[in-house]
Amino acid sequence: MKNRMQFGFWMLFLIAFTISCDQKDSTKVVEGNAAEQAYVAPGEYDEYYAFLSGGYSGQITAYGLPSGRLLKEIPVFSQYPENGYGYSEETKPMFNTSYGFVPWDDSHHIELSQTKGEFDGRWLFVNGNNTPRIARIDLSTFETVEILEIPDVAGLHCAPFITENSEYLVSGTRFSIPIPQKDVPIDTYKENFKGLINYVSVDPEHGHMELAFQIEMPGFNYDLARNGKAVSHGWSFLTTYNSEQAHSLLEVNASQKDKDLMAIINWKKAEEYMKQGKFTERQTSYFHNLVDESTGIVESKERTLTKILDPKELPGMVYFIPVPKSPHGCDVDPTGEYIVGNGKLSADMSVYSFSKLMKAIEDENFDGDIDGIPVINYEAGLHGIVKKPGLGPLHTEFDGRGNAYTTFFISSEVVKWDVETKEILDRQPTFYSPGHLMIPGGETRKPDGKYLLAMNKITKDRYLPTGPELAHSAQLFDISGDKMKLILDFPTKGEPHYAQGIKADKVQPNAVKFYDIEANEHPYATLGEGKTKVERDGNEVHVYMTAMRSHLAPDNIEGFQVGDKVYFHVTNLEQDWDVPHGFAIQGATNAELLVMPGQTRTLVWEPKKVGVYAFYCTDFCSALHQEMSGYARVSAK
Ligand code: CUK
Ligand code: CUA
Repeated sequence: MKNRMQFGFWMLFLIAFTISCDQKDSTKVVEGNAAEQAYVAPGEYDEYYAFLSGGYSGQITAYGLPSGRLLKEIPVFSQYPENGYGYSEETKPMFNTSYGFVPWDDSHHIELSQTKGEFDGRWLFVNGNNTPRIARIDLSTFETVEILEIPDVAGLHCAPFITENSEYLVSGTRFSIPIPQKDVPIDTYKENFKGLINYVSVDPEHGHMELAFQIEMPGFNYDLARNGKAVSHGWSFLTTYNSEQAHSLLEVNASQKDKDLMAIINWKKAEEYMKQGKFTERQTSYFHNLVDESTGIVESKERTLTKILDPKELPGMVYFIPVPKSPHGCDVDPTGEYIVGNGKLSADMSVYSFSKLMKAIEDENFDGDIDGIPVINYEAGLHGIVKKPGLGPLHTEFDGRGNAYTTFFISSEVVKWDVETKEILDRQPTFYSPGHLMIPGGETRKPDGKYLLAMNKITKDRYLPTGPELAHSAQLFDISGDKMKLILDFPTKGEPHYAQGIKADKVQPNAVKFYDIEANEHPYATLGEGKTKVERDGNEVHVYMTAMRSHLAPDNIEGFQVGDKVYFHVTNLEQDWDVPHGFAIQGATNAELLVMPGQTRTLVWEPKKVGVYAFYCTDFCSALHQEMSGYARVSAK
């Protein structure tokens, strides 16, 4: 007992010491019943799901809030050996692109599907920055079911921002490039490089994505966007940087001007122009990869045509307004009236008023144009300025009570301010240097203003050290009171750029527990142990295998030859929750399979040497799991 007390004392001392060494305002950091607030008892469920993007991991992680418990890593843009995603024959086509097989990307922005400006819990969309793509995750299975490539853009960072009935996912190119691609000197940027803003439509019943149209834009860097809601429904807002159109983004080149621009797009007008056929078509190439629900196999199709709208020719569709220096965030408040444009290098934050923007457009209160796109007078569209709120403002979300919360990267804090009066109400340090923050529903019409999650770029001393590479950190604040209160730190996977949170009861009732074996129309499914077989077709061998506690059938297979290409089609016959079976074979050069109940998954194996090779189930599925195995005999040709 005495030892425990001593230990406790030293821990407290150490924490206090570390905090006072490295952090400001440390005494305010963890206070009162913080532990209790973040505690979810064993066996209890969390109140919220939080979906965090993985940045360079290419994936998404699902956490429970307020506990910070990691529930699942959902593989999206990167192969995932843990469950065979991107290695199995069914899932490999998910990575088909016009550049070939690309099994990695950089995922930044998460968007939950919306109905009437609120999260509906059906799908989750996320962008791949590098080889421009948008993915859809089905929230009944937590699996990636669709990936659409976006053609003729470079760096799809500004994506995939959703409209309030999930009509469209809006995205903009991060890097302007020659369109179509061609071999030109880089210093011909101004004449040859262009940007595109893309509208992907979402089928309201099935969620399927289609590239509806692209708007040709001047060669800027499109950074972030949000769509209007309520009063501003039908409009999109995208911030840009490098309006200097420099081809080297060194500060002296790309950050000279006092102001960059926000693009304001009337997408209802764009729809009208589309209906009137006022688009041009361009030959291109991009891939659309979609899971067929009855077989579970990804069908991959190449598309070759895109429809382009040109704002020079089509008035009333696109406008610009200046935004102070190097804007990063662009966020619309729950009423749809206020749009926050954060200049990373600016000391203040500009808040725009949608009604003033509309008035300025009506009055043609313009300061000239850029490439035929009118530039609205800055003051005419301004609601007001938040004065000296902090250093390096990045992203803003809202609590539904008239307050906004902004992250400050340089001064490392979250600042709460009043949207109407622009008055600063509270500031709390974060550890350290936050990028995005997230309030469940914080970008919708109805935020759930109970918690705020800050995703920090620098971790340093927050956790036990793990060498030079550290997990990033997320910090949970209670924002239900006047002052924000830090209640939890937890490590994350990859670099979460953004997250969205949703009440668990909007997702949980739709959760699929297993796949119905009767509905399995996979062409190589084996719907019963009596139907297992091995079929040879030249060098190709198909093994129709079943998995059931606690054996794989067939379990002794002879007749393989060196040089064969063997397809193990494993059907998991279980019809129960939480009984996956795995499949691995010695020397397989790809990965393994993790097959969900009722599902069929295929692993290719190409034996190179004669011998007898063991295979086995990789998931501990029953008391006889270790027995769930077999042999494959390989003979000389
Ligand atoms: S970004 Cu990372 S902190 Cu990609 Cu939305 Cu701002
Ligand atoms: Cu099936 Cu272990």
